[in-house]
Amino acid sequence: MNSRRSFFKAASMASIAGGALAASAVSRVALAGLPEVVSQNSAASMPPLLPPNGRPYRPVMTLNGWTLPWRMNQGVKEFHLIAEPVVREMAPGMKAHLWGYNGQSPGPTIEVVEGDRVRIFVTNRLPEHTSVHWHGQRLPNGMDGVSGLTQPAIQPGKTMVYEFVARRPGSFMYHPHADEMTQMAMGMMGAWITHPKQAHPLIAEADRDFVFLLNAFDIEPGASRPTISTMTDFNLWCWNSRVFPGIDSLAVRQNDRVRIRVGNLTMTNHPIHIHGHEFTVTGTDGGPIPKTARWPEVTTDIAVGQMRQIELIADEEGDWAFHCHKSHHTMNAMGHNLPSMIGVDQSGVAEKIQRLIPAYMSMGDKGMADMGMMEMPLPDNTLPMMTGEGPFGGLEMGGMFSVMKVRKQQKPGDYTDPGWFAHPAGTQAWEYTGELPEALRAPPPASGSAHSMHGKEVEVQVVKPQGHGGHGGHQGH
Ligand SMILES: [Cu+2]
Repeated sequence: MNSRRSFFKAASMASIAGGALAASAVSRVALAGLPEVVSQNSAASMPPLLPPNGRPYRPVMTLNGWTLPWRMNQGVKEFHLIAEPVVREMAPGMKAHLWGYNGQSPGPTIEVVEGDRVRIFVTNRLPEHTSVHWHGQRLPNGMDGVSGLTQPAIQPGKTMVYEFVARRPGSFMYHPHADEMTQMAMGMMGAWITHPKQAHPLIAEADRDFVFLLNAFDIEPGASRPTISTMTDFNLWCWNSRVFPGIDSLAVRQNDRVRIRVGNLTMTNHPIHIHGHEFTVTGTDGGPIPKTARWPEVTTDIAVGQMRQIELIADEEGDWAFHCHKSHHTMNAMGHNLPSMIGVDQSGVAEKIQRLIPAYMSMGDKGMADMGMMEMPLPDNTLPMMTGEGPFGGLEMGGMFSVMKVRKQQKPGDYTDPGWFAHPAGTQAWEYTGELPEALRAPPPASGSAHSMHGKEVEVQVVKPQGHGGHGGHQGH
């Protein structure tokens, strides 16, 4: 709350500074100095930041994030980003030591209007040099933020200034272009939204506008620092450096036009999927998509370095799952070498037990669902692999998972969580308790059929979890 209060103070000061009374009301020292540093210590979703000055627009809601306040300085929107080590709560029960901006990873969302002149001060409080690349923007080459190519890197303790006009409306990102492998693996990134300056034929007015970035970390169970050399074996698949059940739900009023902007700064693609509705991809970081080139989807794959802007009419009430469709990305870090049976080679033991008890199976052989229920001993600062309680039991999820909650009663512009959905009578799956009919057997296929497996032994191999690497590694193998 402190940071909000200091922002409103800053905002009112800025509105004076931007007006005709500037010279008399605000000292020249204040105007010449850097914009006030606004920092956030909470991982909660902050309410959208209504623009206190400059052209008005309907602001975005950054999922488990916030928007960076600015000041107007003689017609220029001035922001101050601080690149620094941060502590990020990834979900209740786990904190990670990351690098980010202004107290959090990802950094705050930067929101401007098409045509705005923007000046961004970047102060480096990291132990190594950095830079900021403004992904997707049209700008002078020297403002592109590629250290070594378009500018010298920003050394520790130094501040550099970027300035350009936000020429294209759309959804963008920012991230370092200096020691990228380390700095992105440590969580340095943020979203950038440029709103259209007037009604745009390809950009609809959304009632709800959400933004978040896909990112991934490799943090060993019990540890709090990411392993930065990891290429594919990530074990925490995040939306805005949060994992389920730490990702806030998306509260929506029934019949709202909902826009969700998603950027991918992981090392792999993510098919993002929503239940109960169809959506359209209305834009990318390259700009709005012509209407004739749009088609309905329920999943859209977002490749590395891409942004996708999806839109839907939320006309079905309920709690609709919204997640990455790679099932290993809706799980949290799996603990190996732990005093639990997961990842322990049980084959020898199981064989011996099976001589005595033929029906014996090692844990995990009949599915992993029991893992969500088990009270497993976990090291400190480690999240369960599959977790989260819903109104009807465990969700057995982690990672890139959230819920879009569509409600009639949700007030316009109210992003607060309405709680779980109360299903109207007769609209929910129910248990059949009558007699089950005898199974019908299909006749064997005619002999000579090319696809006949009849009479053949089919060997089935049960693959158990291996005792090395994160489970996230499967996607890379
Ligand atoms: Cu994924």
